[in-house]
Amino acid sequence: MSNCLYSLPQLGWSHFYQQQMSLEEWESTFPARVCAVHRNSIDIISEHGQRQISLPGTWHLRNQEERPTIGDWLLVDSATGLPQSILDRKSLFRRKAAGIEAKVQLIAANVDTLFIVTSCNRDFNLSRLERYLALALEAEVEPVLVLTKSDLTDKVSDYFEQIMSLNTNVAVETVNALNPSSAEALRPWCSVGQTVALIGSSGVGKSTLINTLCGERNQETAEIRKDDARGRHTTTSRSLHFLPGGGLLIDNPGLRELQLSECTKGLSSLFGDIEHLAQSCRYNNCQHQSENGCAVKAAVNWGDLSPRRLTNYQKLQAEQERNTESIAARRRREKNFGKLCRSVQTIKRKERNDG
Ligand SMILES: Nc1nc2c(ncn2[C@@H]2O[C@H](COP(=O)(O)OP(=O)(O)OP(=O)(O)O)[C@@H](O)[C@H]2O)c(=O)[nH]1
Ligand SMILES: [Mg+2]
Ligand SMILES: [Zn+2]
Repeated sequence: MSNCLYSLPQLGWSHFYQQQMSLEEWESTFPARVCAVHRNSIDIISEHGQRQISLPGTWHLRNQEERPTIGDWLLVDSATGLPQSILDRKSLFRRKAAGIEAKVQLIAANVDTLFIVTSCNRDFNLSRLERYLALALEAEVEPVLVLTKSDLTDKVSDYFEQIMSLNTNVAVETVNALNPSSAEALRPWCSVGQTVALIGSSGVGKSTLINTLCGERNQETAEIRKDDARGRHTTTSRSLHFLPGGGLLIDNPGLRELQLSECTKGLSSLFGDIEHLAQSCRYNNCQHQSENGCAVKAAVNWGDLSPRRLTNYQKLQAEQERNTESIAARRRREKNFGKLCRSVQTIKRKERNDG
């Protein structure tokens, strides 16, 4: 949150959004970026400053993906102050919402870089990092693996080596998030107008990093639990922060789980080596379990492919297929229900007019 005035480029505006606006829209509306989302309202920031606005009633009936999320660009009506439309997104992070309901939850939009934050302690987990990487690759956003708490271990190189086994040439930075000169390593991704989202489990130091990079203690932080090194879910809502030298950072609450959905492209990109091997399996529909002539299993047996990677690939693939299907089924049900409501309204209206 800020009282300063920022120009559109400082807020992350670019040609991609500009070309979506007609001349008439420039005259009657202005672009504003969503910097916080509340239950019935949102905070927006534009060249005119920051303010809270309500969402038009009908927007609450929209499905999740058509509602504003943090990082979105809106066109706001200059006369009424109400949002008129959401501009097409350059990128979008979404997951299956936690719980049993087949619902999508948006994490952030129009992000340029994703800092996948984990720490050099018990939080570190390669299979979880692969989840986050698939999310970034699906959204075509550059991922950076940020390993915090490098000051609390003498085994940084061990963590680094494990990351090298991920078979990806993603950037990796190890930092002490409490130390400004150490956090400087992340500055190249934070230039003017660049939007960076931070995700990771609770307690890994996302808010600490934001405070250090901003040079101000804007975000609450809290010590992790001593017994299991888990965080205390200190941050409870998403928020956008401005860096003094330009750049925008999105803080997120620690994720308890990240269930993938609609992530085929991301998984194919992350596990390209396995999909390439699968083309040499004897059977087209090979499940890489115990089939004869399975090139993927052969690579595992020769030590060329880690069994953990294969298991995680199969798990994530099955999970995203299941979630994508159940979310699509829910969308179909909602669409049919919407149609039913509209036809009931039409019949009632006709009855009233006839009567
Ligand atoms: N020594 C050290 N402590 C750190 C580092 N990064 C974070 N911490 C500490 O770890 C604890 C948790 O940090 P937070 O910034 O609250 O973690 P978070 O990821 O924002 O957690 P949630 O908001 O719960 O998702 C705090 O006590 C921080 O001071 C680091 O690099 N080194
Ligand atoms: Mg936090
Ligand atoms: Zn196979």
